[in-house]
Amino acid sequence: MADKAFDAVIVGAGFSGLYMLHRLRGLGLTARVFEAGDGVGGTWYWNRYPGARVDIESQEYSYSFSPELEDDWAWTERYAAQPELLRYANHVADRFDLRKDIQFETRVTSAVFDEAASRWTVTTDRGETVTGRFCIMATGCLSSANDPQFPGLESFQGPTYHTGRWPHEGVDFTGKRVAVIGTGSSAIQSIPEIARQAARLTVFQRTPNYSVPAHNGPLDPKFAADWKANRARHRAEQRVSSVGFIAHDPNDQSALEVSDEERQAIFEDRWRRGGFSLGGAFNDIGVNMEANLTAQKFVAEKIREIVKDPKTAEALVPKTYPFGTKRLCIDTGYYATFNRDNVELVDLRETPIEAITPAGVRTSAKEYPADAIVFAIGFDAMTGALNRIDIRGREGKALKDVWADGPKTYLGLMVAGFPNLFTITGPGSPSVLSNMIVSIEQHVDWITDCLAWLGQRQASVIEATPEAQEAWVAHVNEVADTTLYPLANSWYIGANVPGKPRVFMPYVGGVGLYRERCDAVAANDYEGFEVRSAAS
Ligand code: NA7
Repeated sequence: MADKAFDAVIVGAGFSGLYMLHRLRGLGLTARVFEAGDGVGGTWYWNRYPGARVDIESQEYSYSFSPELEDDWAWTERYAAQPELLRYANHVADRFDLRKDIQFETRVTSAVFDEAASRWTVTTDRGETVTGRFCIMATGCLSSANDPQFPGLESFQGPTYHTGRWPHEGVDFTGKRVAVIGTGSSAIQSIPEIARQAARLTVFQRTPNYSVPAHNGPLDPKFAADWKANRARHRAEQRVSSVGFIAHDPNDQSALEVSDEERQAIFEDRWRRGGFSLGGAFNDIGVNMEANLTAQKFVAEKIREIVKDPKTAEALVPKTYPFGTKRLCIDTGYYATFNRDNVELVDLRETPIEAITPAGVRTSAKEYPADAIVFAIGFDAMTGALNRIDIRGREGKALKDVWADGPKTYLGLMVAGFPNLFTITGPGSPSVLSNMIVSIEQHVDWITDCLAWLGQRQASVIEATPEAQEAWVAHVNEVADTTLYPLANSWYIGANVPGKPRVFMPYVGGVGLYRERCDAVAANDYEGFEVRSAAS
């Protein structure tokens, strides 16, 4: 017997869940949000590792739905650090009085669709059960941290940390010998900070990443003034762009149509600007290997210029996948950190980790003593958070069984066989290849419009048809196959989790085109969805 009945149950109080709750209230619907943490913020609640910051310009990485909110919040840095982002999430929760509908420190364990009642029954780890006509997964794409699976892990005598579950009280590495395993975005942000504090830092690298300087600093008042004066235009540009932010500034030239000198000048200019603008340097870097090689070569030369020890520099140069096909990292002093006397890079391709020992990390070559180990080993991306909940749709079918060969969705928003279940930034949507907040707002707005439309038609059940879903999945794959993305063993393709099916999960078609597609589906009476009233 359910404790309470709501119009909607929302899982997660990160940026998706907060905005979803706000919009549902606007429709006059009742909602309960369940959040595992003891506060709002999602990604920015959990990822408190040293150096954690957004790598899209703060002003672009903020909600656009409320001009008043935009007016009363001023970012302090070009790229906000985690504490400021968390303050922003809290500010939003307070400003829109959201907390009263959020139940914290509560993890959803199952969500089961009751076909007779057309309702979702949601159960939590506190043993309570609620129902909702709609169940909205605002669970995030990079929220399910990968557990370290090294032999001997339990024997380690010191503390261990995962970047995605960092202790709230912080960690003091002063005087300590620290091992960092992993060199993805989280490691690349934290390594320079840890190196400054620790007595000794050993970095264990399996695959080097391409990283570009952020050139972070206090927010430029001129930039802030321009943003404010032209906000409506900038926001409109974000929405139709390919990646959801304008600092990407795509140059519509081929890398192969310009002279070597021009190409170098364009790359140099973007390296100086910092951030993802390097990714927008030419229109064919992501689709043409020859063009891509020019970007690979440019960054490789930068690494060799910055890192003094030639062997370390060579180990840091990515060689096994095209530029930009794993998520580009944005750093503050990452490569230069390897010039410090107290920092050492261990190339796991040459000498793999054999075990964690009581005193450190042992590779096939030797044992590296450590007082603490930081696992910066990433997430079960896009599907992990959903598959960790027992989600059952029609006929009791479990989502993780339906997705056993890889996730299938219609538009990344709904799954055939799971009526009234929405996935914000789900697999099959651009989400992780975009400015998350822009994609979140688009999904939440689409879901809100959909629920309003259902209400107007006095319909209460909506479900993706298997045909529309198949066609969308085929389209997602077809577009991915026109790019170089599938050539990398990335988390986009599930390669970082042993046993995970290799399916390219995000939609590469771009934020603007994707929005058009979603809007067209809605305008066409939710084409590809079956809509019915509960009674029928
Ligand atoms: P990522 O980007 O998935 O990086 C994880 C890193 O950990 C990556 O270098 C992995 O190497 C490495 N890794 C994973 N498992 C192991 C094992 N078993 N041994 C050694 N090294 C390992 O996660 P992040 O948290 O850095 O970033 C996630 C996203 O958050 C990021 O893209 C941004 O969107 C923000 P691999 O490349 O798999 O060989």
